[in-house]
Amino acid sequence: MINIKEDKRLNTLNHSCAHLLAQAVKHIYKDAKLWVGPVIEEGFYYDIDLNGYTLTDEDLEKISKEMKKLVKDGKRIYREELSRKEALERFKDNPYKIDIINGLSEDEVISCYTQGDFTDLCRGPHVDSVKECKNFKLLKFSGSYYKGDSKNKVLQRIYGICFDSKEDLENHLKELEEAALRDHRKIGKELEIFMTDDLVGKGMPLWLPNGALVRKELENYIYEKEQKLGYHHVYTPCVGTVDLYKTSGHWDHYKENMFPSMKVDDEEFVLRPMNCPHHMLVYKNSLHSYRELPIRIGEFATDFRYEASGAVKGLERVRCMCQNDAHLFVTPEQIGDEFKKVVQLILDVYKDFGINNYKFRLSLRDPNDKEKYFDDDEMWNNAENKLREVLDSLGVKYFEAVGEAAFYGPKLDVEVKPAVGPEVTLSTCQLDFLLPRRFELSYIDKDGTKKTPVVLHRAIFGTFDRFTAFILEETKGALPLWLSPTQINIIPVNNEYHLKYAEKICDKLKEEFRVSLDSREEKLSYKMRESQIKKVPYTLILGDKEKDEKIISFRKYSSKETESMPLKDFIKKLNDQIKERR
Ligand code: TSB
Ligand code: ZN
Repeated sequence: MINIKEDKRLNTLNHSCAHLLAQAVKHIYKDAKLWVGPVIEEGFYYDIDLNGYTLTDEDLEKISKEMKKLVKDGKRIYREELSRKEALERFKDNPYKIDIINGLSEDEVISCYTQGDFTDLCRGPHVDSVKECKNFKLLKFSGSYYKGDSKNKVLQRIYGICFDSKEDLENHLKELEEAALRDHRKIGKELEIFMTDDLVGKGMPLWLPNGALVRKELENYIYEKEQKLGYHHVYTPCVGTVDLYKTSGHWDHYKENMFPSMKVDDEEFVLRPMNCPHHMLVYKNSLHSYRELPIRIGEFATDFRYEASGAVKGLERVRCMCQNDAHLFVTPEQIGDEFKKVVQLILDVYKDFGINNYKFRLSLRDPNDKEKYFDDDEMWNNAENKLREVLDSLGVKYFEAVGEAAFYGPKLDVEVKPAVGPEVTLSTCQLDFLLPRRFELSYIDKDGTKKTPVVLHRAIFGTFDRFTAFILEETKGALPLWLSPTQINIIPVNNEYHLKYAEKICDKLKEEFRVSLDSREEKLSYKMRESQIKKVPYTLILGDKEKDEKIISFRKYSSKETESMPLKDFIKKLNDQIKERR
């Protein structure tokens, strides 16, 4: 989908359209106070103070109509530069604009743009005439806090988008519609993967039986891989004391992402936001020789993070999540090899799931930022070069993000684009020189001296939550056979004649697969359609022919053809497919 912000022409056009929107709003709501109207990846929005009024769909239509009228009027858009005094005078009725003007530095040029009876404080640039904003669409509206702070007043935010041609706009709207159909929140509901309830809380999804099946399969899949790669899995509590997180540094550096602490007897606990401290203690539980390293401690671990209520989204961004986490304890010499294994595992998993659209982001330190990054240039340079070397040797494409590294070391993130909304990180691998020191971890080296290991934090799926959201969108809910909650749905053509045979087949298949039998008194065509809606990979249709010839007939999901074969061949076919996780 096009990124409006990055396209120079569309950026300008959308910016002008935001002004057009603001002008229309001012015509309809005389007391409206405008705050800001920036261009975003998805188009533009304007934040407007309507004095407590909440917009409705009808309002949006009214505004849209007024915008169309203004486009027809076709006023020219012109720029003026103002002195600070003139600007303060011109916008004296709008405290939001006054605040913006006061926040500008002395040497900044203050400019405004005018079209007909409307002037807005703005850096520009803009298109020449409002006529050019003809092909727009107002998309939605929402409440948004002034300056994004929940202590402030709620403003009304109206979103829209504008293109040069009607055709471009229509194509884009169609794409949006398709994306909405892929949205995992919609699919997750239809397929009964997860639910939410305000009584449990925001960002706290409940995994329903179908979702739990998918998750269990994902757990088995990655557990098997990790076992083969020498990981040791543990179970640790999802709380820790505040002291644990003071030792790790999270209490100082990560507190705003944590739930507040709670007192129990004389202990003060927090819900853990990360599992690293627990795994450091697991490592520390026994003495280690260099011969044992790398030691790989894995866990499917529940974490709690404070995410802003406006940011939580289905399974993709939650407040209670389960990481596919591991901490790898290595000698400095092993960093490259171990990092390589992690990247290979990521590539391997993505291949299995057919994930092709992703970006590797290598986050490095900003060498000039001595405050954020601990000061050991040699260590940073070595580590960063090693990561680059590995990525180059594997021939993977990546981009570098300077200043994005964590304070404790460089990292590699894999970014993917959800159906709706901005990119998110799926997999991650983070190098860490600091945490092992904070926990005074050690191993005995070849020469008998005590050394400090280096830690790699890594999560291949990221979290089961986010990965499931992503995979639901990638497959549009049509999960591969091995992941499908229901793998086979059996429909007898006529209950009276074929139900017994169907039950016999069902019992046999149930020994190996997840099967449902639809014996409701409904029309065959209706039941078959429902099997498609539920995206069941195989629908068995059993009638006279099947019963007499002792065979089965099936339709694969989204196929219009029916195939027939003996039951044992069908079982083998499916088992082969599952074994290869095709
Ligand atoms: C990898 N300590 C490391 C760990 O050892 C860690 O916690 N890294 S993390 O902060 O990047 O989180 C790991 C992964 O969790 C991310 O890559 C992302 O895929 C996933 N994740 C992070 N926040 C959320 C959230 N709010 N909802 C769902 N998944 C999330
Ligand atoms: Zn970690």
